[in-house]
Amino acid sequence: MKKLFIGLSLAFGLFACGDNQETAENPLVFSTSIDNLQGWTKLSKNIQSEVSHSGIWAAYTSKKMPYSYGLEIPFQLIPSSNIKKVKVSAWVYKEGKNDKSSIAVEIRDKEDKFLFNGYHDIVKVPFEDKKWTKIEHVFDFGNVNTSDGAYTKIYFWNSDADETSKLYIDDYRVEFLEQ
Ligand SMILES: [Ca+2]
Repeated sequence: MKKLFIGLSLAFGLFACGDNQETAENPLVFSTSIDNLQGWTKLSKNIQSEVSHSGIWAAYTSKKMPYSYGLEIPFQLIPSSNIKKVKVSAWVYKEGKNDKSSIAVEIRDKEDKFLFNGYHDIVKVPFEDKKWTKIEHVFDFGNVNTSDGAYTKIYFWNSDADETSKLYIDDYRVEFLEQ
């Protein structure tokens, strides 16, 4: 099975945190492979440095900032015309009640009409408060037509109305699959 991988850490664009091994070995080196920036969008600017799983920065969602950083990419930029699924993984950390956090995957056509609207409720996977936990979910697109200008948005969404609820997200990885 051929796998296609598009992944990078979240904060490259704003803070130039590195995406390579050299950065991890030498904290004085800040580098990024600019090629890989394509596609990551600021669905919101929820980045903070108080809690992180890797490096300094992690994203977060809350009542006031319900949408996380995400990947937004047209299918024509994904080097396969046969994408069937997407596997999304990340390390997450929660504070507060936090019973309405999810991974969201949208596919829309060139006129922004929904072709696919998938949610995965991440609190179905029990994880402890204030402890980093890796989550993963595969979304199956079924027979969605991803040609003719369709694009996808993949992000975390916190719809919890509780002011105390926060979900931190780090080391976010998106992998497109052909089967
Ligand atoms: Ca990080």
